[in-house]
Parts: sequence; C-alpha cells; structure tokens
Amino acid sequence: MSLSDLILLHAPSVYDFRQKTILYGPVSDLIPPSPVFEMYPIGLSSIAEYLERASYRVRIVNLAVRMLRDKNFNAEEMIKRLKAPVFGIDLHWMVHCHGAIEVARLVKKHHPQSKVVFGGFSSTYFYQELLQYPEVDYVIRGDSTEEPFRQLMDCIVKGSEPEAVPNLVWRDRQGKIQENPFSNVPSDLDNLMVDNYGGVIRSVIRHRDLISYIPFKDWLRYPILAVFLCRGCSQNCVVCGGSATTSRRFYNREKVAFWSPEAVARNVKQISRFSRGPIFMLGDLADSGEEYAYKVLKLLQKDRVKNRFILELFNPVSRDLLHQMSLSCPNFCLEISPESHDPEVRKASGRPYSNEALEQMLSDALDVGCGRLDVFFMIGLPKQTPQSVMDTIDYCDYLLQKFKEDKRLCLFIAPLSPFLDPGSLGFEHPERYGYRILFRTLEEHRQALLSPSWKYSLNYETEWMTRHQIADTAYEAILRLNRLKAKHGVISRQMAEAGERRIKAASEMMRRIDEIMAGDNLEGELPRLKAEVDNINTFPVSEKIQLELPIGLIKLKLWRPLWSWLTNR
Ligand code: B12
Ligand code: SF4
Repeated sequence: MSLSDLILLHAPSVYDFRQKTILYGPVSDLIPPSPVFEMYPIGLSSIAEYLERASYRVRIVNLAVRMLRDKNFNAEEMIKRLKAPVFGIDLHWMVHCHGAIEVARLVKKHHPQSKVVFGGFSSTYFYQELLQYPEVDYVIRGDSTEEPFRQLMDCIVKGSEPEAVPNLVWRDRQGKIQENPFSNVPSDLDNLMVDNYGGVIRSVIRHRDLISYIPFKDWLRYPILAVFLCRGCSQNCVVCGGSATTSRRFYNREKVAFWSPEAVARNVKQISRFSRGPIFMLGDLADSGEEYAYKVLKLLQKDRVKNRFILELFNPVSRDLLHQMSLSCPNFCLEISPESHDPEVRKASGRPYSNEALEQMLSDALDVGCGRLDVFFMIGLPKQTPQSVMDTIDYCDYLLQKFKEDKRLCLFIAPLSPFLDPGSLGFEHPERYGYRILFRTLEEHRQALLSPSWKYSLNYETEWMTRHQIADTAYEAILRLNRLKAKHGVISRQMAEAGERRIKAASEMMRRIDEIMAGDNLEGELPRLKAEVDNINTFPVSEKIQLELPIGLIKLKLWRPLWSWLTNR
C-alpha cells in the first residue's frame, strides 16, 4: 500500500542539467534559488494542506533540490520508488517547461496506471498544447486550484468521470479533450492556507524526508518563508505574466482577492512559532488601500513576533505608512522596483511614478528606521537602450551620493530573463510595446532552454536592443554597479572582487560560446567547455549574499509544530 494519495513533484528547469553544458548567466541573481530554479510554487504546500484537511495524504518531493544537493542522486530511481495513484507536477513558471515534461515522462514510464496532473500559470496558459503530450492526463487551470484538485481526487478515487470538476481540462475515455467551465476563482481566501506550513511539517515528519520539502538549496542555512497577502495583482507591468490584465484574460480573475488582515497575522504567528528566519510578505500592503495596510500592521504590532520582515511596495507610499511599518516590523526590509531611472521607460513598462516620488519615499523610509532598502532595476524594457541602462547606473551613483553612502540602501540590476512571461502585455501585444517574440509555443520554449548560453534562451528582443545587446549590456551594467558599490563603500572589497571575477569569467565564456556556435563543430567543441562552464555557474553570487538578512544561530524550531500536532491528535 502506498503512503501517499498524491505526490507533488517539482522538476528542475532543464531535467538533465547535470549532463548538459549550459552557461546560465544572471537569470536568478536576485532571488534565493539558483538558475536551476529549484524553488517550487508555494501553492504546492497550499494544495497539500487543503487536501490533507480533506483526509488525503499528500507528499511533496522537490526533485530539483535533491538533484542540486547531491550529484549522485538518481531522480529516475526515486520516481520509480515513489508510489501513488496521482502525481501532480507544477508547470507554474515557464522556466520549468523542459524539466516538468521530462519528469512527467518518467512518471508514466514507471507508473503507467497513475494519473498525471499539471497546474500553475504556464500550464493554464498552455493547457491545450500540454494535453497534446500523452503523459499529461489533466490540467487544472487558474491561480487557485485547491478545491478543484480535491474534487478531482474524489473522482479518481471513485473512478468516476470528472465532468463536474471546475477549471479542469482532461481527456475522456474516448480520448477527446474536455474543457470544464473555468469557474473556481475564489474571492474569499481565508479557507486557504489555514495551517499552511504546519501541514507541510507534519508531512515531512510522516515521510521522514526533510530534504524533499526544502524550497531551495540553501534554505536550511537561510530559512526565509513567505506570507501571502493576495491572489492576483492590481498592477499592469508590461513584462509580467501575473498582471491585472493577464489575470483577467488567462486566469479568469476579475479582481484581486486579499486574505483578511486577521488571516495574514495568523499566518505570520504560525511561522514565528517554528522559524526565526525572515518573513517575506508577498504583495503590496498598500495595494488594497491604506486602511487594509494599517489593519495588518496594527495586528502585527500587537503580536510582536521577532522575525525580520521583508515588505514590498509597487508604488511609493506616505511617510506615515512607512512609520507604521517600522513600529510593527522593527528593522524591516523594504523592496521597490522602479525598473529604470528614466520615468519614460518606467511609464512604458507600466509603473508611472516620478523620480521625485521615489526619492521622497527612499528618504522617508531611511528616516523612519527601515533596516534595509532594496531597489531593483531591470534590463530589457520598452524604450530602453544600452545607453539608458548605463544612465541607470549613473543614477545609482547619484542615489548613493544623495543618501550619503547609507549602507542600508541596496541597489540591484538584472536582465529580464530568460523569458518575457507568456500572457504578459508585452508577449501578447509585442508591436504595441516594441517587443519581438522569438518563441511562441511550449515546445519552442523547451528547446530554447537547452541552448548553450542564456543569451539564446531569451524569448524576446526589443526594438531598442537585440539579444546580444541585452546580454552584453547586462554584464556591463552589473559590473559597473558592482564597482560603484565598492567605490561608495557599501560592499566590501572582497565581495566586489568576487562579483567582478564572476561577471568577467561569464562574459568571456559567453563570447567563446558565441564563437563555437558560429563555427560548424558545436557538438564536438561544446562538451569540452563543460567543466569550466559548470565552475562559472557555481561562483558565489555576491548580489544574493547582499540580499540575505542576518539571522541568529537557531533558525528553526521544528519540534514545536511536532509537539502541538502530537498533543492535538
Ligand atoms: C511570489 C512570487 C515569486 C516568489 C516565489 C514564491 C513561491 N515559492 O511560490 C519568488 C520571488 C521567489 C519568485 C521567483 C520567480 N518568479 Co515569481 N512570482 C511571484 C508572484 C508575485 C506571486 C505568486 C503567488 O502569489 N502565488 C500564490 C500562491 C499561493 O499560489 P501559486 O504558488 O501560484 O500556486 C497556485 C496555482 O498557481 C496552482 N499551481 C501551482 N503549482 C501547481 C501544480 C499543480 C499540479 C496544480 C494542479 C496547480 C498548481 O495552484 C496553486 C494553489 O492554488 C507572481 C505574480 C503574480 N501576480 O501572481 C510572480 C510570477 C509567478 N513569477 C514569475 C517568474 C518569471 C519568476 C522567476 C522565473 C523570475 C526569475 N527569472 O528569477 C522566478 C522563479 C523561481 C523558481 N522557481 O526557482 C512570473 C511567472 C510567469 C510565467 N508564466 O513563467 C510571475 C507570474 C510574474 C513575475 N514575472 O514575477 N516569484
Ligand atoms: S510585476 Fe507588476 S503586475 Fe506583476 S505581480 Fe509585480 S506588481 Fe503585479
């Protein structure tokens, strides 16, 4: 008998990344996971928790993390050993389109009787193409699949046809594809993620397998956790596959749905019981109006949890709200993404605020006691030329001078990579925003991920920059910003040197790969570079280190949820 009714698998970006020669580039420099994109959607733990409440036994296996942590780990062997009537595979982020399909093939090879379910944003966008792969039995569409998944599990257990399961696309007994109504788009979220991480921890204990659950390779050293404020987004950033317009058109979500302030505070408290790591509040507190923001913050002020908070803002906010943030979340870290120094480029990308408003907010945040202020710029935007990107670096110089080299002000720049999100305004209306889309189908994206260098995985160019220019400009901008930070003393000389070594080695390797690709012996010459490319891919990323918040020695207290589980049985 199998221990699980459902096993949720997370694949690496490229399934056999350990065998391939691929120069990843700065595609994931500003997020905790590596370019293998080993992080699974947090929605997997939400699905697991919801189905466990409905008495299904759910297990999560992050194959990508296991493959990254142990070069001898045999993913196929593990898939063969796992037993369950249903396997769920996330194809949420497009960057997993290679790995996710390969993992599905292995599941079907070893468990032909088991059903394979796909879900996530990219699955929702590409559901028709996905069902052309014989290894995919079902796709559940949408940003909220907990209840449809429960209903599908009921049908599979009973052996009945799932014609009433909302959001489901499936093949009937005649092999005909059926599209059920896309009607499950909840506006009340408080029944979701009720005991989110508690459910995961119990499942870890049941399967005695912590490693399969960790969200990214270094998580045990840096156990950052997320609390969500909402599903959907009110903003319309041109490059984003989760924007208001994209959500309306592809995920059927007319309006953003927010968790109640009480549910947000409850989730925070739950995390603080077993983790001292930072809590990332995902979504903009001010997005649902300042009243909502104050309600959440006042509850947090009352609870006084000790974890440090990372809060994000889509637009500049008032000094009063920032002050409340510092009362409720002392030493908080604030993140904002103006994308460009040039308000014209920013506006064309869907963020129409001025530099005056931005700088006023940076000044207020530092004044009220923000512990760190992360400001993100991006490369690959409408109206942005290589010169404009260099001007952004000059603007960073200006900001560091203006704020007197305050070490709390952390500036970052990265290319939009590897993909312009399918479903985003830029992807759907490229001519309107000055994009040229190079790959449209799922299969084209899968093949693109196997390119020897990240430059050739990019699925877009702009009217203002070719792929070559985007890649060259990205390396130059990252290098210049790194030097600038060293000049202003906001990062150490060692960190700056490590950053410089990495970028120079990577851009030199990109040039060598270009030469090989221009020749006629790619198959013969590329494998010879493997050891060097792998070495460059694993250089420490100084930007990732800068983004980490310092935490104490004891980070996790996993015995607490175990104890409360045992005593509540
Ligand atoms: C939070 C967030 C992150 C967090 C990740 C948190 C996490 N572990 O989930 C961080 C900052 C780390 C992140 C990173 C990235 N992100 Co992001 N992220 C978001 C954001 C802002 C919110 C997502 C969210 O709220 N989810 C809510 C949770 C609870 O639900 P969920 O995880 O989506 O899961 C539900 C459904 O999607 C579905 N589902 C998911 N998996 C599965 C599997 C099965 C089998 C089924 C049935 C259903 C299902 O059901 C779940 C439960 O209802 C969205 C934008 C938006 N407005 O949505 C972008 C977004 C999802 N990210 C995006 C991208 C591109 C990335 C990166 C690739 C960027 C990069 N190059 O670095 C990386 C990938 C990281 C990795 N995998 O290693 C794009 C994806 C577009 C696309 N189609 O590919 C989005 C849409 C917008 C954007 N550009 O930021 N991201
Ligand atoms: S990138 Fe813009 S549109 Fe996308 S989730 Fe963030 S704020 Fe919303």
